[in-house]
Amino acid sequence: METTLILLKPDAVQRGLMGRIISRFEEKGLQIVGCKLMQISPELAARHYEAHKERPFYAGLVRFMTSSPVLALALRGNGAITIARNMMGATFGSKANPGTIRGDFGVSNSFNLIHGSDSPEAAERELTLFFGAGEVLNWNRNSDSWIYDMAGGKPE
Ligand code: 3AN
Repeated sequence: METTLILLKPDAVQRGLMGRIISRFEEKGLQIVGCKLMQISPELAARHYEAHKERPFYAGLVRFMTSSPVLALALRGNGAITIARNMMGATFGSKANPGTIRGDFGVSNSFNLIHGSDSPEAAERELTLFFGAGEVLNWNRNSDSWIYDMAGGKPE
């Protein structure tokens, strides 16, 4: 099972969209294994976005991400990283397809509601940035036996 880091960005929190976005992930079958409302420091934003340091939008992105609280989620599932990215849609709401989170809830070319790790390596790095020891829980979800076909001994 993969675990991915999702951030509901300041615009999602301020616009009261946290519940609706979380519901989409729950309804899909991804398991919430970590959840934390937090004010990101400039230092944490810089570490999270270090790959974009030289980009023209970097300063504005750090300002946006530190302007108001975010909700950090750790989501788990078979192929969770790709599933979550597909559910998020293209980077900005103006281009994202209807049916995706960004496509349904936003129009901006700057505020884009949500972040999701884009690879297993990024997920591992980002989860340790946002969650400390013991904050990501391994818990048995009773519905897993109906969400996945376990007949072969592994989730299908
Ligand atoms: P995604 O979040 O879809 O993986 P990336 O990896 O292209 O998008 O960009 C990383 C983050 O940088 C995005 N989440 C977005 O918030 C921000 N970003 C990318 N391009 C721009 C831009 N032109 N203006 C403002 N922010 C941007």
